[in-house]
Amino acid sequence: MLAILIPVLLFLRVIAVAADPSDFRQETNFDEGRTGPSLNVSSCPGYAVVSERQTNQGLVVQLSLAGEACNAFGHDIANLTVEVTYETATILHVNIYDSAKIQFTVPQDVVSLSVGENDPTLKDRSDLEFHHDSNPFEFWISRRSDPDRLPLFDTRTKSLPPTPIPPVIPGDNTTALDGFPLVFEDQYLQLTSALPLDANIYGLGEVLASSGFRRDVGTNGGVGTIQTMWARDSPDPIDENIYGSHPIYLEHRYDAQTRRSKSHGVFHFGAAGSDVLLLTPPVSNTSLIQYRMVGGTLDFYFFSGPSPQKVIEQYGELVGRPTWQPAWGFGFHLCRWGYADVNETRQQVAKMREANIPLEVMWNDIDLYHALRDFTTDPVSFPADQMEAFISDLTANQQHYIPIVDAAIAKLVNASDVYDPYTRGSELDVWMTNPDGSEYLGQMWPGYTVFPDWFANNTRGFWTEALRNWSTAGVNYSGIWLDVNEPSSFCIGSCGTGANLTAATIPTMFFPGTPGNLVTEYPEGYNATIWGPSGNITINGTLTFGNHSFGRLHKKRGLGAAAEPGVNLDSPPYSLHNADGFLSTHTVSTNATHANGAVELDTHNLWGLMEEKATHLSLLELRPGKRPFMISRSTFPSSGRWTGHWLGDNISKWQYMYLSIQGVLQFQLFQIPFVGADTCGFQGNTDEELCNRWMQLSAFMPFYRNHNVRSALSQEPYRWDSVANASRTAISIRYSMLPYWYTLFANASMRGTPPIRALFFEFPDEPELFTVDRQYMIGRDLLVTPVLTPNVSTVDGIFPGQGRVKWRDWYTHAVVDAAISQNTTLDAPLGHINVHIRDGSALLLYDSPAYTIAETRQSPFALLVAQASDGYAFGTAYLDDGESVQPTPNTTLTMKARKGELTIRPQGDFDVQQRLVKITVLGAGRTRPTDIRVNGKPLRNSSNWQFDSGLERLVISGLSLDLNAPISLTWQ
Ligand code: MIG
Repeated sequence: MLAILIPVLLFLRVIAVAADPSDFRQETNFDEGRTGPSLNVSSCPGYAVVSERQTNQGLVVQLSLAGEACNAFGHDIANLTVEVTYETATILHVNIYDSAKIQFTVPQDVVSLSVGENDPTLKDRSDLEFHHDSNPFEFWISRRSDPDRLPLFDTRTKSLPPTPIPPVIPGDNTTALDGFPLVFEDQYLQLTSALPLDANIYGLGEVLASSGFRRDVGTNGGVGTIQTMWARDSPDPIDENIYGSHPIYLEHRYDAQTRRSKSHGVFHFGAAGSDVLLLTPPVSNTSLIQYRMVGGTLDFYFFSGPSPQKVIEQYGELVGRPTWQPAWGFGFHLCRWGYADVNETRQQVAKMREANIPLEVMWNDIDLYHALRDFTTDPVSFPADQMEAFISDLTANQQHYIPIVDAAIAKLVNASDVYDPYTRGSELDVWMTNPDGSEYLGQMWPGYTVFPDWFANNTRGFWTEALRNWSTAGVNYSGIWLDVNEPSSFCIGSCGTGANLTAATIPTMFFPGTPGNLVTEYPEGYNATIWGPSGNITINGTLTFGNHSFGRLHKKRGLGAAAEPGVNLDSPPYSLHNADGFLSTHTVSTNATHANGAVELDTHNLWGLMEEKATHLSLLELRPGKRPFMISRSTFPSSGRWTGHWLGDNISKWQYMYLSIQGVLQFQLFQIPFVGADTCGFQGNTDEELCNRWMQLSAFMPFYRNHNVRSALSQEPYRWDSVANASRTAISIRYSMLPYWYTLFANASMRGTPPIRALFFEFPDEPELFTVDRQYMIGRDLLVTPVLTPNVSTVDGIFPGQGRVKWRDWYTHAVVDAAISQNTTLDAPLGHINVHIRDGSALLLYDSPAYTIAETRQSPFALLVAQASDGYAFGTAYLDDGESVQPTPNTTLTMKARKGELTIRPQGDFDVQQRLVKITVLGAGRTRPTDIRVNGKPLRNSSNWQFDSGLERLVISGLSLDLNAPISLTWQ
């Protein structure tokens, strides 16, 4: 399998790179091939305890360097403080920082972590315990409830055999880093903890991991994972750093003796560029996690779980839970790069309507812009008055519009140029600067650009004003799409001052679809002889350009310079495994500065988050009382408080459809649960079969958008009959499930509970599930088993529960005859996605899903109950108006069943107007009931109910029950 995959992946990389705008960045000879010092960090002295004192909430320990400074990749800091705080019963905080507090830390107003409970009794009763040795200072964390006090996190690794770490790239200067003492320098920090051999580790991102959702910790002397945290605009390479940085992991520990498991979580709170390694020393009985940072502090939080879900909730409690989504956000979204004008955009809306495929939100990419500048509309192709008319038509049909906002702001090219956002921003002094205080110049699609400095006082006001002006100048959007906010820039570092501005416009010839950059790829297994050049089994779609092959591929990797006096802002001495090499490649230079004096080297990973926060607050101001809707590319811990996310520039390949599942699962852990992939694939051409399967898979993901690169074959769901059919089916199920989705997201916003779940989140004691990432669960109750390979009509999937759970088919209600702890083969013809209902569940549904979410919300309700063998079923449904910011009137229905009985109890102050018209009970027994009562009254009209003894299914229809009052149903 791997042998087949590798060439495919390499090939994908070629396309990815060819489409990558950084290919035409300025050429420099930066550091190519330079090898750094071969320092052995194991010779670093570590730290010893100087003093310690108990505090109300924990402990404060003073450390000093235990020997001669090693100055491995910077300068050892002599005095450290360790602050141990029992924040809550389940969250333990260990903050190791330079006592002089010179190192950069994330400001409170960028990420405000929830403060602890300040409860002195926690020291003696919290779930987690802190222990330490004094010389050298080493610490470990254990569970109070564990009689053996097995460490969950354990930095006593100094004595472990050194592990040669193989260079990832020849010439890499990190190969000699083979020791494990605590290192705390201005530009290099290192902390290592022991893990169980072959530990179950999840999280650390953002990444498309070849290992799958479960990360690779390596074996016998091997490094399994190097996760680099350095926000990077790169079109979805595998196993490299990409858009976001999330230094949080979950470890799931299974005890084979007791057959029980427990999870805990570890969060490093810091924005510095870092490498996190998962490795296993040779001849040893532990694996390791090693953090290496080029700045900041060692600020760690530990979460006690003990279930996977609890770990995620505890992380949400700390960094902030996800923003409330408006109900319409769950509708189907359609986008592409390359809708040339307002008419073509309008046409999509019309074609979707003609094909009767629900379209909730129409999007435009940068085609919308005038001269590729933010906050504009092209006067010829997207004239403001026509845009205004177009959007008001959408609004009249209860549909929505979302435009893109790029991170960089165009600079005026000459004295007669008019571009308000730049002029106004300059007036308000909101741009990032060079070290000498002059305006920092980068380059993006519109040419030379500046970048908003989110640390400057006026930036938020400036941003709100720009968004307001745009919305009143024809673009009356319902939400905002934040792109390229790593932030992306085409120069390597600064484009310099005094550049020839007029020469800087980025020729659109670099866009995909232009000669030299044609879109010619197809999904794996695509057969042009059978399917024709368009890739369509049934109809149209034209290849705009002829065939072409390209030769460009590699990326240069610049390596860091040797340690030198003073802080090196351009190339920290430790060379991060940033896949672009030099840190300023394709982004703003690390030496650019912010209003508060912070340098980009320290704050780079925060850029996207700060833009998200600002945009969210702007939208709240512009539409008071309405939940902001946003999708953004570069994220950081706490981004979920402000925005949703899409998985970036994936490829129209089956491999990337599979990878979208681990991507969505990761972001559940990261507390940014509203996430989805570019459905049918972004780069390259899709084909009918892939698009068919993908439209169905994404219908069961939180954010559901079809998005396509410029000039690739059109892939709107109406383009092929089979895809249109598959989409209508899946969207109708999705919309009928809206109350369930909505409840899951309410629980995410209120409690941090992840809506999408890996199978082991729900069944933590079943080790056969720990690696499963080709299936997933929506909430507690639904299992999705998508087809992820071409040319098949069956799919294999595991049914959790080890035989104790009955799984019923969504469509037929038949109980699956499932193999225990092994795969079962299911029918999966094209156009059919397998969805199964767990027993013991009660799902509130819309009885008649409609074209839009607003219309669907007018539908009466239906209830689907799947009783367990003992008759038990349980579910809740959260209801409110679907758009108001919290607090807003809301009602939660609690559904409960036992043998022969079902009750529904409402609680809350929201007036539920739609009635309950249908109740389906699965597992209702084998004998036909003779006495059915609703709220105590016998159901006289026997045509209103049906019973199927084979399916044990009782269906009662023709009801009209008020959900504002308790309801009971009995049958016998
Ligand atoms: O530099 O706006 O990920 O979704 O279509 C490329 C054009 C810029 C990258 C986004 C993609 C979008 C594209 N953008």
